Amino acid sequence: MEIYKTEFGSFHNQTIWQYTLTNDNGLKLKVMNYGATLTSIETPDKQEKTARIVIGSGRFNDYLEEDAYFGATIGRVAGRITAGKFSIDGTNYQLPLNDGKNTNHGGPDSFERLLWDSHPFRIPDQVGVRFDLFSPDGSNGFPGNLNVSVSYSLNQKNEWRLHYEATTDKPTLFNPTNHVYFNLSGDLDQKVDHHLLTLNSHRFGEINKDGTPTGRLIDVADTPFDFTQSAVVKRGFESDHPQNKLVNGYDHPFFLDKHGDGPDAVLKEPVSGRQVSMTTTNNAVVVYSGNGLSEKIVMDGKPTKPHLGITLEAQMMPDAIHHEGFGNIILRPGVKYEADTIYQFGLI
Ligand code: G6D
Repeated sequence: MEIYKTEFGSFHNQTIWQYTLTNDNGLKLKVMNYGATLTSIETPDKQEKTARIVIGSGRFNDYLEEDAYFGATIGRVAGRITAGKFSIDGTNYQLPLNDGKNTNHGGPDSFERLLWDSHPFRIPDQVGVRFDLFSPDGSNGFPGNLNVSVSYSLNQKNEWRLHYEATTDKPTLFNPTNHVYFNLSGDLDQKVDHHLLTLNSHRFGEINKDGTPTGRLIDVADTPFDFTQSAVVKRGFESDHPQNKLVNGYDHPFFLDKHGDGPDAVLKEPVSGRQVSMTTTNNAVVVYSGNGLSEKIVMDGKPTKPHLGITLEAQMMPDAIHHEGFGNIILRPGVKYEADTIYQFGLI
């Protein structure tokens, strides 16, 4: 297990640090203090050829120019908040609208655009970095002085573990995630069409044209959203299901069944033989198939394109503050928020 730190760039005259974490099985994970953002994961394929399996860049400035949240820590609230409005204990709040008539991913210049304090650590069989951020009361319209930390770690079981903690001095909303885009082929000329996805979920959240949840949970049976058995993601790109056609693929939350002790999600790529299993303490995973990527977004000198990557954004259901049964995302003083998401890499 190794961890080392290198200069990755400069932002507002401050150094951007990138940490490289490696284990003894050929896995390499890179993460930077700008946005507590994952910049790379490399794993071996079935021929033991190692390649990057996420959309990322070795050029810091690419992250200043893109707005696709590649590998970023998202917060205070992942996903859309309808009309940017919510109320807590009878007090109404209005957030800045950065996505049409709604607020998305915590609002403009949120966690993903901020410099986090970084603290590398090494414990038996694990190396990692804890990123800390102070989000002041009123930041992007959210109440409460919020102290957040997100710890990235890599271990010898080929697990990338994310641990989130937060405390607040006023009731606020908190629902973070990581916006990693996987492409397990290791070839960023290839789309994810033939990736196979399994989700431990019998219901997905219907969305409106603007991407906000309608509040209705739809049974996946007999739809292109049924991933209860492994299925190719391409079917959502060719489907005439209105929810697929709305977004040209997937951009949907899946309510996790949370029964049995298997992973909540498994993504496989048959040619390379790579797979990643995801387990989370959250009640949902948002699957976004990179529908909005285009050649205008260039990462590491390569233009992106629709369906070049697929996210598994573990989080509480989006817009939960407005929908009964979606889960509680109110964080109150005296309570420590904790959540964990584990991505374990291996071969099929
Ligand atoms: C689009 O609707 C999608 C979001 O789900 C995604 O997170 C973002 O692009 C990167 O807004």
